[in-house]
Amino acid sequence: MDRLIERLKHAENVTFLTGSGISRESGIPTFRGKDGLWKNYSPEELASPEGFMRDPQLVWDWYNWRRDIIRKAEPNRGHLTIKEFEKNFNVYVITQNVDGLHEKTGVKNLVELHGNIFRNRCSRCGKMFGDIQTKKIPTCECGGLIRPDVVWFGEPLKEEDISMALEWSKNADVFFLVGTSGIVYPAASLPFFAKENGGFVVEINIEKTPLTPHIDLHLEGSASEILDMVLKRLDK
Ligand code: BJW
Ligand code: ZN
Repeated sequence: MDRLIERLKHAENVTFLTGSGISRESGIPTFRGKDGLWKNYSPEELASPEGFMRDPQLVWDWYNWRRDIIRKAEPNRGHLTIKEFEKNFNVYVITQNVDGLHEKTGVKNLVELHGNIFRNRCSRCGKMFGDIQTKKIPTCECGGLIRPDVVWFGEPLKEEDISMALEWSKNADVFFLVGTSGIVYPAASLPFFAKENGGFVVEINIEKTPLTPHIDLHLEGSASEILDMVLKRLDK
């Protein structure tokens, strides 16, 4: 912890890569572990083009279930503390979450790597739509099925998002990995770019992850608790 505070005292650019663990305390389930299953389907089966082709209505039902939870959710102390870091640093937030909770805090520099659950698009012609609240999966005027505008397994991330995320990772004096299992790529490769470019990489998680052996510091605990503690130590 002392090493981190020392690094932060001399830091200008601080980058956060967040995952579903940061939104857990807003009441949103994570993907893996005991939270991860929905009606006995794994996220890999639902968040994929193959899953959607197999049973589009099932996938739409899953997203409806999640949208209902997310609509009621508010940013928690973890999201808000990241926003507070802007008082002392240039803050860059790269999130894998599609819940829009970082955006709600008004953070200046934000990339939503895996899209946003409240945007939709036609799976055939690509036409964009806003939030749609129907039980039955909607269709576009071209006849194509409408799907959430999120990134599924096997799909490429948006070029401009990944290049921005790369730039922010390379520029980071301190890089925080918060509440992510670190198993989904290319997001999980970003801390390596930070480290190669001299950044100090800190992981905040309630448990160890496959990335833990490769980083500078692992702080075990909930995102909100640890981020708050770090900010308080800095203010002293
Ligand atoms: C707390 C906490 C608290 C809990 N406080 N912490 C290289 C190697 C191997 C495979 C690949 C590779 N490169 C690409 C792949 C394939 C694949 C991949 O990574 N597979 C792996 C599973 C092996 N990647 C892709 O397919 C990506 N696309 C791609 O690479 O395209 C290439 C391409 C190029 C050109 C043409 C075509 C293709 C796309 C990946 C998309 C991932 N999508 C999802 C769904 C998004 C939409 C939606 O939300 O529905 O993204 S899957 C899901 O996983 C979601 C998440 O963003 C992502 C990461 O999950 P996350 O956030 O880490 O959650 P959990 O549950 O895993 O972890 C929660 C963590 O929080 C845990 O560690 C807890 O301990 C912790 N925690 N409470 C702190 N209070
Ligand atoms: Zn269409």
